[in-house]
Amino acid sequence: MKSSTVPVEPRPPRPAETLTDEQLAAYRETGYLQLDSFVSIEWLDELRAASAEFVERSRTLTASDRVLDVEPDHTAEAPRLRRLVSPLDHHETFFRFTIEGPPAQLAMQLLGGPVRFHHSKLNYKWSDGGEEVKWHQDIQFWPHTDFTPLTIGVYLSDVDDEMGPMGVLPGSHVGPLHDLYDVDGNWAGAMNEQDVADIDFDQMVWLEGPAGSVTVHNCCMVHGSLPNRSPRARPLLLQTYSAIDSYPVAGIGANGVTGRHGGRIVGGAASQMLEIAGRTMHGAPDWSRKGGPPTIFGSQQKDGEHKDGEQKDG
Ligand SMILES: O=C(O)CCC(=O)C(=O)O
Repeated sequence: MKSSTVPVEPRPPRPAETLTDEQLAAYRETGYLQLDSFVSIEWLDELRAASAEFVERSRTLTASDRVLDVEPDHTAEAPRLRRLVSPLDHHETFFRFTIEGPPAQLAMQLLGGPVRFHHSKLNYKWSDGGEEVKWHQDIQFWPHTDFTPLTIGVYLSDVDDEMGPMGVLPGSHVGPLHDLYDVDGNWAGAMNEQDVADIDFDQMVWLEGPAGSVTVHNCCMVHGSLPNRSPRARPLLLQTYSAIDSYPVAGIGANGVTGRHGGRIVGGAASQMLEIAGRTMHGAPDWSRKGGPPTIFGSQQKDGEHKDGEQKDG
């Protein structure tokens, strides 16, 4: 057998490194973390290969669809992607990375146990003018019953200051929650001019780093990024998790449209305990996926559990 035909054993990805107590404390205090070269080259190879498949797929598009958001001047010959929506719904590599890989492990460390996945996206910020992300906080887009949600980003390429790295304002996660509607009352998804004028940009931290570097920001962090002025794309894979006992509030923003795996528990099982306005309760099981008793009668009579007079209590 020629050596070129010998199957190559895949290299197992390295487990994510453990955060130190100092790093955990820094996240709590400042609302963000930056971890240089945190993701292994093995994972990066897989993620880049998966991403390249979507760049190829985008060549058949003349406008954005539900999976790929492309810039207006996108063409088959010169693709210009803005975003891959919910990558883990469309590729096994992204699923494994987000649900089992380094970001999931990191989220569990930061949140102190099993976590609830919310959503993910791959922001491409294409070369030579890839668009800015205006200053905003995330929590208004998808309010939860607490402020534990955090987003973990992974740069798939080296990112320098020309490329529109993400900027975060340390400490702003415990500051005011800004109104992201415009003066006419329309949803803008961005802070208004007055609030932006009040930002002390000298305090802004620009999260640059080599490929595989990780960013973490709390859901209340003021953040954004400038246009990409370089000839290189800036792919940033972002995934959001909350504490297991934090729940998205239905009926507001992106909650309910976060993809097939939104609400999935990572690393444990949900107790259905939750706290709202300082009061704790043990909520009913989640019937949204598997279905459940259709009525209170079904629950109380234990339909499907006790048949032929087996029921002994209640
Ligand atoms: O891609 C970026 O630079 C920031 C992304 C972000 O804040 C968002 O998509 O909500």
